[in-house]
Amino acid sequence: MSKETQTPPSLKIQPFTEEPIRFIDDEGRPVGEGDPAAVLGLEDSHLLFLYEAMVRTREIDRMGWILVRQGKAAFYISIGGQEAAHIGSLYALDPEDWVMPYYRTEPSLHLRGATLEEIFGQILGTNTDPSKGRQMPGHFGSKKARAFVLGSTVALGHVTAMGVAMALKYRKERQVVISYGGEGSTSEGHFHSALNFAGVFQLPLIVFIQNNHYAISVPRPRQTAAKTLAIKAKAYGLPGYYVDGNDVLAVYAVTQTVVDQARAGGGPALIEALTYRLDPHSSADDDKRYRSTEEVEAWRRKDPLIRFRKYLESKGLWDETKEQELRERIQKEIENAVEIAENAGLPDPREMFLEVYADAPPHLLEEMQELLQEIQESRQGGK
Ligand SMILES: Cc1ncc(C[n+]2csc(CCOP(=O)(O)OP(=O)(O)O)c2C)c(N)n1
Ligand SMILES: [Mg+2]
Repeated sequence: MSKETQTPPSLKIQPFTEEPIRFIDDEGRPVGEGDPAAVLGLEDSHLLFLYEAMVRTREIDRMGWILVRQGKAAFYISIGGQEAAHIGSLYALDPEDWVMPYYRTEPSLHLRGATLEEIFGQILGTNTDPSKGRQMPGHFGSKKARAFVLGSTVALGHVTAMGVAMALKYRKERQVVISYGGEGSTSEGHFHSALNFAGVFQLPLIVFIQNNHYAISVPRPRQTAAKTLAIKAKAYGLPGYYVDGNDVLAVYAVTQTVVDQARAGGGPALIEALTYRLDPHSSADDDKRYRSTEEVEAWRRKDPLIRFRKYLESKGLWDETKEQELRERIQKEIENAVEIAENAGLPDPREMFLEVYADAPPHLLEEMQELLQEIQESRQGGK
């Protein structure tokens, strides 16, 4: 179920605030006047849809870690704690808009039609992966979701997304592009080039920064002396919004506002969503070496799922029985998807060489033949 909403005309969201924009506090209580759902024009069914999408994202993440522990996935990159930032922002897009994900966006792309078999196929590198195992886990792309396959280079996606936005403007299309990255990506030149070009040419680009406080072990104050990351938009003549990234309603409100502006020809925007990565950066990281357990525990109490659940409970829309039913249903969905992904088997080694270029160039075909021969020889040698 998708939304059919737009920014309500009465909603006025301001850029460059000193404090993050929020609609509900850490306890799920409304901040400001009136019920946030009514202010945002969201119905009960929309709120429940958002909550379910966040829970599904968290459960995908949980399974990602399990697959690494089971030795089935070679690597996993976490998302836990950042679900509201992803889901709230993706929810503001239309199906035909474009997404330049970053590695933490992968589990959320189910919201745009990517199937769980595809997502787990990517994590496991099996045949249900749309990229047929060409990328390391966490580098999911999907035509259906209009989500590009990201490159690993931090911030590179912002420039590519800017190029897509340039093409859309040139073709006078109505779509917008959203480009995700962490606060670490704001220290790269690509981030600045993308914002500068987008400002000059008034492109339909939204750069969405998830400030989760760390770039692996590097803390946020080591990225910049600026008070917020959102302020960086000012230098390029664009609005920069600072939002509580653990408040799904605030993230949605801010993103919907800038999406509508960009679609109407109002140009690009930068969003900084303040959030926290609850787990290690990846399965190859030991976060105890650079942050305290107390700090992590303090942020666990601000878990975006718990917070939104409390809000739903206060509206009489949720309770423990519903929670149990939802978790069980989603866990079954996920187990089923993992089974399908595993049973699909590993991609044929030829896949590495084909479907990269429309016509594979001769040197790649030559390499493919060499590899196939080596595989055959090693099989014969093993007999
Ligand atoms: C140009 C470049 N430098 C370093 C890396 C290694 N690397 C991968 S993720 C990452 C941290 C990025 O931090 P941030 O942008 O804050 O995103 P987060 O992982 O915290 O969500 C680094 C340094 C890389 N992939 N590309
Ligand atoms: Mg970060």
